[in-house]
Amino acid sequence: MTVTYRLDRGALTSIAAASRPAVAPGSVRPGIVHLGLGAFHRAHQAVFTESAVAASGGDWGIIGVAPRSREILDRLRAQDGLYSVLTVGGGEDRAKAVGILAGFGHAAGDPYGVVAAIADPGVRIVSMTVTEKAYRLDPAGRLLLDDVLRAELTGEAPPVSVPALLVRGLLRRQAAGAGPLTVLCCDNLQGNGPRIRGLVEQALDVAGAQLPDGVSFPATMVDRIVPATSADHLRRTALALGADDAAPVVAEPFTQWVMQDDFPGGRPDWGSAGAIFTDDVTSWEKLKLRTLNSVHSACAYLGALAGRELIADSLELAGLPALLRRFIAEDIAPTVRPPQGVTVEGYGETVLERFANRELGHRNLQVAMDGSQKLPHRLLGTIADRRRAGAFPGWAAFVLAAWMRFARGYADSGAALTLDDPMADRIRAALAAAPDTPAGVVGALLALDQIFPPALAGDDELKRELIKWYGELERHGAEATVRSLA
Ligand code: CS2
Repeated sequence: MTVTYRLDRGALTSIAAASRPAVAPGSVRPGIVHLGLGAFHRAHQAVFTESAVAASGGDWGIIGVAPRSREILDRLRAQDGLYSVLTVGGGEDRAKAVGILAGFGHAAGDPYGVVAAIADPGVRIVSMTVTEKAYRLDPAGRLLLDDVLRAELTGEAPPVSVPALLVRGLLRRQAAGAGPLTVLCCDNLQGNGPRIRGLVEQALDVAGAQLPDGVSFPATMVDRIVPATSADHLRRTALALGADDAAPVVAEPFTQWVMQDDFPGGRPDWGSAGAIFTDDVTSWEKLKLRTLNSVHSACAYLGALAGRELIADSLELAGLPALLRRFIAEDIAPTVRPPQGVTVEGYGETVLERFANRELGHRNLQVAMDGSQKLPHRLLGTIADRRRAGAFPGWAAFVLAAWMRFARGYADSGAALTLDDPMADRIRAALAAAPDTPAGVVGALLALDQIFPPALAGDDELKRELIKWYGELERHGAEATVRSLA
């Protein structure tokens, strides 16, 4: 007879020792509030934190806050906060349960509960993985204020958004004398620490307040490929774990965390878990955003246009790896000063190997979403830097043209590609008002000033190249265009 356990505290004695969490669930008092309980946090910072506590102790349990949907909270609560990380690729599947979640919050349902958690003196770090769009910043770092956000910031409406949760939490903390706090942004934003400090200062200003003393905003670079969990991953987790888990996350073996060591209220011993502390986070961050993330986007847009489902499938398009290597060497490398001992080209090779991990089942459409928010951080800086240096980044322009072609909303086969982007309505409206020609589409999109800075929007040579590549992609399709460039 086979007995199927459901992952919860009671099941832990029945699963293999290697799959048990490194800390007993519920045994670590909370010290971190984390906004954004998605798969990435659970496969990255939560895992680092659990190993750090297992190695060196400390009250660093994590209160996981779900911004909108409460589905994940219900699943995790039913499992005593436990979930597992399924590591795939490079051999056998490995499942390991994680027990570091010490409580839950729900921003949409109980925002004041989240504010109270941030103001708790036991909490010394508020970390975040909420994706680019949740910060409501334009590419220049200005807060995009509307009436709803203004009301949230001034206290007239419940603080549901990320800027409002931070502002109300910080002010309540200050009033309670709860001690120093670190705000740790773990999203793929260029200069994430200073950018979030700028956001909090602007948002506090709207609330008529100033940044309290003892709050730090270290810069970080986070890296692990963590796709959406599929039905196949659920099945494989059950097999590898020996128990059913309704909330597993799937990840590649690689994981990396680089950050500035600026934690006035203390921090877990993340170094014992492999995190790197340095004052030069910028080099790592720029290397990762401009190489890994922009190459990811290139695979996603070109692959989606060519009708390929997975990132790993895109890499099998004839000529694409060669094209990406030239993009890295000729356009990206001259704009990045990599950390000591690393070359941009060498780093690029490891990225291409990681992307080829088919077991991840990472869908092109997942990486393709939110292009308006992602491209300024991962691609437009490369183009702007090369233009300033008097050079023309042809490969980067080709990738940008692929996003523009993707934004038209259909694949090369004519099948619909629904634009999943917070600016989707504005993008569609701009396209509807312009002639449906390469020049019309490129002109309409370049004019979106929440995406393109004036220097790029007014760059005639760039515009000409984009029109040329857009036309090629439209006429021949992504697959044939890539093949012809190789
Ligand atoms: C990806 C990232 O979805 C995306 O835009 O490029 O989520 C990527 O997988 C991570 O940054 C890897 O660390």
